[in-house]
Amino acid sequence: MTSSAERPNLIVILGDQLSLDIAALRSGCPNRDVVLMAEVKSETDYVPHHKKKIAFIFSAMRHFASLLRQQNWTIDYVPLDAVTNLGTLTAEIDRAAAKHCCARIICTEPGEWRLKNAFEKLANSHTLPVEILQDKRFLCSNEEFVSWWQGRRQPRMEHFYRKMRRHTGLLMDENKPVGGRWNFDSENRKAPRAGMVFPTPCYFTPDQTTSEVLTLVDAYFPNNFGSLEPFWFGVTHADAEAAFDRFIAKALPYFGDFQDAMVQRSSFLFHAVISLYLNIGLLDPRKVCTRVETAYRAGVIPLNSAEGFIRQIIGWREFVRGVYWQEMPNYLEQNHFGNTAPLPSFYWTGDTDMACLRACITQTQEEAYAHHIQRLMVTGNFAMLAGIDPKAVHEWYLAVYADAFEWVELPNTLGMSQYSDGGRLASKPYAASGNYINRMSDYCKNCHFKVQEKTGIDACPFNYLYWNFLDRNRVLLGKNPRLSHVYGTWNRMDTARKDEIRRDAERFLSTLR
Ligand code: FAD
Ligand code: DLZ
Repeated sequence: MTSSAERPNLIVILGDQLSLDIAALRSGCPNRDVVLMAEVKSETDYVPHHKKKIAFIFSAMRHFASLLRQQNWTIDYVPLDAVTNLGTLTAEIDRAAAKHCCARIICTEPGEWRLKNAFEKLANSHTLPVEILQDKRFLCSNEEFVSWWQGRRQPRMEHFYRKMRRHTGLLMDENKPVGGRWNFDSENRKAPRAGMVFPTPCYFTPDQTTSEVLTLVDAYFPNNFGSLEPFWFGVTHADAEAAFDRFIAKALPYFGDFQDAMVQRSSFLFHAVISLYLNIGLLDPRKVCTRVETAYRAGVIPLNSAEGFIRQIIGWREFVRGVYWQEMPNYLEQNHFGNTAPLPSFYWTGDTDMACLRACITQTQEEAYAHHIQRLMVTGNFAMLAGIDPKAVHEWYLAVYADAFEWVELPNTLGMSQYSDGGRLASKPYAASGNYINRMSDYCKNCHFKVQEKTGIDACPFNYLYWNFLDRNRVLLGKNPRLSHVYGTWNRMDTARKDEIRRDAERFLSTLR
């Protein structure tokens, strides 16, 4: 009988774990162990993912498998259309472990509670030892986050961010923040100028592997949301690095100033379009921050751009991950406002007269991308004002964006955009009327509705839905000091005006039902 020291280990690599230094790979040995990668229905079907998202993940998985083969790893790769495909990761792990006579199974913790739970069950029931290793690709471990979070009455991102600046030393001069301030957010709210030219992200032409994946996705997911082509995402580490280089050269200098702007003629403005690469392991969060700091110190980009970018990565990205693992699985059930309305069908078609929603949803269909303010202040804001069930909203975001994995999507959606956690993540709901959208975008210019009108059949629905939302949720929000000013304005409105708002909101919401 072969001793377990001679038998291979089974190293499991998931579709969002495509990093050469992922813990499971680092613990293995190329000439001894077998790497399992599997395209399975259980992962493609837990929400109806955008076609581009599935193609992106499959193509990146196949390219990563080739890279590992070049590095002498033995790969057991299961394509979706293999007749023997068992359909779930755990079934494929069982099969591969038996086939290769493995000594133990080694995974890196998955980024979703659902799958982590399934892996833990596997570990408890399997005849072989199963190791689930920490995902070290993040700058703050779950343990560090929990010890920071616990004991704080109101843990806020800004405090966490300062801790992370000190911890990483990024943009620090000794113990002080570079430029004398931690946060330059107030300089990130400029409206775009007419005629402004926006760079495009790096567009990549599909190679043979990607073309095969596109044919597969087209055949297997014909009714999923979104356009499969043109498909231009990068699918290798080299592609992702090239995309990031382009961002630093072309967009980052202006990133800070126009971070919150929205325009119809550009889906990307000066955004990085790298979340999809970071989230599956094609880019490393530490390295991108170091490169941005270097560009700032070399005088290539202004401080508000460098600080704004680094805050998103070491602040928001790490913070929402910490909240996710701290609060799951209960977080998924949070519904502070008790919202129950179904998601309007136009979220899947873009077929609405509201120009802002139409633009953001159509762009999402085409690109599997929308930037933060489009997600937060247009589609998210509308869903919250309209009283949509937050779980339905969450499932939509998880499905339609190429960068959507539950650890990052859920806190952003449920916490930040829907305030369904009652303020664990945000200090007040991100609710806004049409005025905000008009100030930050050019959507309102060609809209069927009139943003200046507050009530009536032609008025922008965001206007009366905003006040109706505050009115409807007064018991839950009325004592929030950050809302005292707006409730003061509502209180001063005469009764006839308030009734008009309530009537318009009811009329409009009934058309959604
Ligand atoms: P940029 O605007 O150029 O920012 C640079 C990077 O900072 C991003 O690539 C991203 O890694 C990070 N970042 C910025 N904001 C956040 C944030 N709030 N949380 C975490 N990281 C952030 N981001 C995801 O990666 N996956 C999601 O599924 C996701 N769902 C979201 C859902 C809602 C309702 C909202 C409001 C935001 C969501 N975000 C999500 C955050 C943010 O919208 C995206 O990270 C960003 O739009 C990605 O585009 P970009 O790479 O051009 O980012
Ligand atoms: C999102 C996704 C999809 C669509 N397909 C696969 C797959 O076939 N195989 C796989 O290993 N991973 C896939 N993924 C990513 C997983 O869903 C992801 O690893 C978990 O959601 C944890 O973040």
